[in-house]
Amino acid sequence: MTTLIKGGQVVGVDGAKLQDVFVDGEKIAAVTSPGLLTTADEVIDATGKYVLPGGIDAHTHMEMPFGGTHSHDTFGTGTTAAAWGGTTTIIDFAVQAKGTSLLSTLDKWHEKADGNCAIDYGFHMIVSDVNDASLKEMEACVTAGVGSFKMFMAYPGVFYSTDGEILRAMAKAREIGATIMMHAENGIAIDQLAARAFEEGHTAPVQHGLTRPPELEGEATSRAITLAKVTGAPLYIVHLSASQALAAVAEARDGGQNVFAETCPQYLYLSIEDLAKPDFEGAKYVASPPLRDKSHQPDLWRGLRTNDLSVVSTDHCPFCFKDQKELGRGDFRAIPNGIPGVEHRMDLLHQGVVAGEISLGRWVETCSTTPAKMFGLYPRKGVIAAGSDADIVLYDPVAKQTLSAETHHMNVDYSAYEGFELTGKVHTVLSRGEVVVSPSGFGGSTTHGRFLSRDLNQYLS
Ligand code: DUC
Ligand code: ZN
Ligand code: ZN
Ligand code: ZN
Repeated sequence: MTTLIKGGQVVGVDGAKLQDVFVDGEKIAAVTSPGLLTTADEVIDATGKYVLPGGIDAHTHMEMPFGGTHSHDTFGTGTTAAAWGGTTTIIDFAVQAKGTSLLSTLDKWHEKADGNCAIDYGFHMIVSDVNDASLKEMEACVTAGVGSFKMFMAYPGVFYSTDGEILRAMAKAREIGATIMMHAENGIAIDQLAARAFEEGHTAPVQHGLTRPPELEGEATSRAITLAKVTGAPLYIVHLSASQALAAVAEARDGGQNVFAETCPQYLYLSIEDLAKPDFEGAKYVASPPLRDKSHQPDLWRGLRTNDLSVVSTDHCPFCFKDQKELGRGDFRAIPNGIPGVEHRMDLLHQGVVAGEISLGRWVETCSTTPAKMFGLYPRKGVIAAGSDADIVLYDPVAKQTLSAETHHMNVDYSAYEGFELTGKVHTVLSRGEVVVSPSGFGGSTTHGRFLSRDLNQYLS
């Protein structure tokens, strides 16, 4: 089966160019000057559209256990919603529970995902139990295509690791070429602040933000960077939300350290004002790190321009307002942490292009090309080039849409972006040569997606 995508503007890290794309089976066979090729089994007219490499969301949580419940998207519903939004690869987090092994955890995540995804997927591993066995198993994870390990400086008693444990895991990562991903918030201090607020009778969702001040993200980020420097391990700061943390990352990068960071659309567009909405409505916006004061947002956009923030991922972690966020009514500490977003990352970052915050090239780079390189998928993913997987998005840059829970495809009963009016919309999506989304709807299947065994970080110097 061959497909010719003609008349569109192919977008890469250097911007847009009028080019045609010829797909043979699952791969891109050629990228040519316009009009050079004329026939194929199927011809798709991309006139007026951008032709993008499929989005790569390097941070999602499908069916993730959290505080006695689990995130509401299955791998099936979540990857289908991702496809609707122009994302053709996710990297989800397998979560080691204390007292269990990394490899059994990986098996568990394969059981959930294999045969149940609409698009291709990989895994990171969350290490929450640092011991000799876990450290040894990190090597086997790398061999199994999982070369990135998330750790937590937050959530004492649950996922939290001490500085000593982090140091041990980083030393191992350095030895095997793996990247440590860090949730950088000072959880010990945060738990004190949260306990005091609760004891004083402050129970509303906004307390989640007030008791996790940005200084404690800045402090933890600096500490993680220092531990990485001491061990020589590559470090990737996940879901960076605060100016203080960004300053620490920028300084480390200026000093030549292998430190990278991602931010998420919620930190670019939402704020603590959303968390402060009355009648428990703020619970919809509880995630960690919390939504910040709007004054952080210009810094984050600048970070995206300067590449101190090199990736945009969603941290998609959907909990329903009605039966899940509800668990924390009367105690903000029990609100499940997470915001749904896997469907709208490409659209929301396109608004940054429309507003002149980032270039077209940076849009594609932060949402596809860099995550591919950062997590060992390039050039199989992340670029429109001969030999790459035919993961291709036709994007209509002038179509209008309004985001709403009524029309989204994520399996969650609210939208954090309800009523947002956007310019630009996904038109057609191909995953490995198959049209999975088109103007006539979803044409894919949740058995199509394949596990991606990943190489190591391709940026390490
Ligand atoms: N961190 C994440 O990355 N996702 C959900 C919750 C959290 O704290
Ligand atoms: Zn986290
Ligand atoms: Zn996350
Ligand atoms: Zn439910």
